[in-house]
Amino acid sequence: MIVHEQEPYNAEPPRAALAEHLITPVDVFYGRNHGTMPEIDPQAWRLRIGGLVEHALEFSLPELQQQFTPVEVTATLQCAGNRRAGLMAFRDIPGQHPWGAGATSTARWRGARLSDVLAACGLGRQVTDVAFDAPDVAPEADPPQPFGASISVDKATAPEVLLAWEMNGEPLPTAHGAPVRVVVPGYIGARSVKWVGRIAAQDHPSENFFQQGAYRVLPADTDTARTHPGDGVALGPVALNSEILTPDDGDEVPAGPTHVAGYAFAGDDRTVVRVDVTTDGGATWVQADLDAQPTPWTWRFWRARVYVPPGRVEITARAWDSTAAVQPEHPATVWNPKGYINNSWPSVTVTATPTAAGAHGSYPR
Ligand SMILES: Nc1nc2c(c(=O)[nH]1)N[C@H]1C(S)=C(S)[C@@H](COP(=O)(O)O)O[C@H]1N2
Ligand SMILES: [Mo]
Repeated sequence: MIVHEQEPYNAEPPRAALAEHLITPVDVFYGRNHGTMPEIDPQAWRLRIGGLVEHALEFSLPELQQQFTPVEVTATLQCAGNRRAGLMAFRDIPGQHPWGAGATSTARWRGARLSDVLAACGLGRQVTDVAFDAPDVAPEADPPQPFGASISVDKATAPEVLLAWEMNGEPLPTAHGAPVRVVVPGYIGARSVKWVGRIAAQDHPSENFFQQGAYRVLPADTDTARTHPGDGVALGPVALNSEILTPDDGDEVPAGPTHVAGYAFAGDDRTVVRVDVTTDGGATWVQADLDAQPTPWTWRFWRARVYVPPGRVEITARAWDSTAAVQPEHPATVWNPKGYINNSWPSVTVTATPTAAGAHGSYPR
């Protein structure tokens, strides 16, 4: 793992490890933490649900597991800071980790549908948002406070949103939120609250720092010394994005035909419909083959065979989604003070070494 910070633990897998599996093994699944991981006694843990509900309810883990039909959803989590390094290369972002291509991973999550649990409590008619609170205290929050988030009631009652206690067929590990985490497929990772202890039905979004003061996109010219809670655009559904996983940046490859592969992902109700790759700065593009998507909530792996001339070559990709949106070309378009949602065209630079075939003057396409 590439460790950005040991405490709190923040780490991402290298490109090669991510490329190996459509469903990411737990030991290479990225980890994103804002505070020290809490140690929760599963026996003592309770999930409390309250706010604008007919009956406030409380569940132990066995109660949650017995009273609701468990479902499995394969879903990609993607941190809003994924690919921030690309923004920082354009203009620095002090105080934030330079995440590469790997602040995203995919798992099979199993648990109760949040909608079933909310229905058991009886949602009030005024409810617009559902808020989640965890016990881990984040020193970076202003003021320091436990992690929290909220999502709209429409998303909270959608069938894909889970209170998960299993990941890839095993009990959820502590690092990923044991005993129970929220999984909000198609939304930025920050809404999938780990170690969830309390859920509140509300007529307003969460007041938590990570809903009101972070995970919001501010315009590039914002005076960050003068921002207020609620400024900027709150992040929810994941924007269309992609990365190149093979070859890795800096790899040496034989000149000639080269296999390029990566992931592409579009959140919520959008799907990736096309990926293109260029090795000549965008003059010509090769359309990639798209792998099947196990569920609408996962990334798509793609692969292409491109021609790489000898020398240093930049390989660039771009993805398209089902609304015909294409990724923006340059980080300058999307740069923002906190460095969220870098969905500009990904590229890697490789050195292509001449081969015997090429020594005779031409490289096979
Ligand atoms: N309680 C709690 N939940 C949290 C976080 C956190 O710091 N504390 N980080 C969030 C962020 S920003 C992301 S991207 C995902 C990361 O989940 P993972 O560590 O299982 O990959 O968890 C989210 N849930
Ligand atoms: Mo995140």
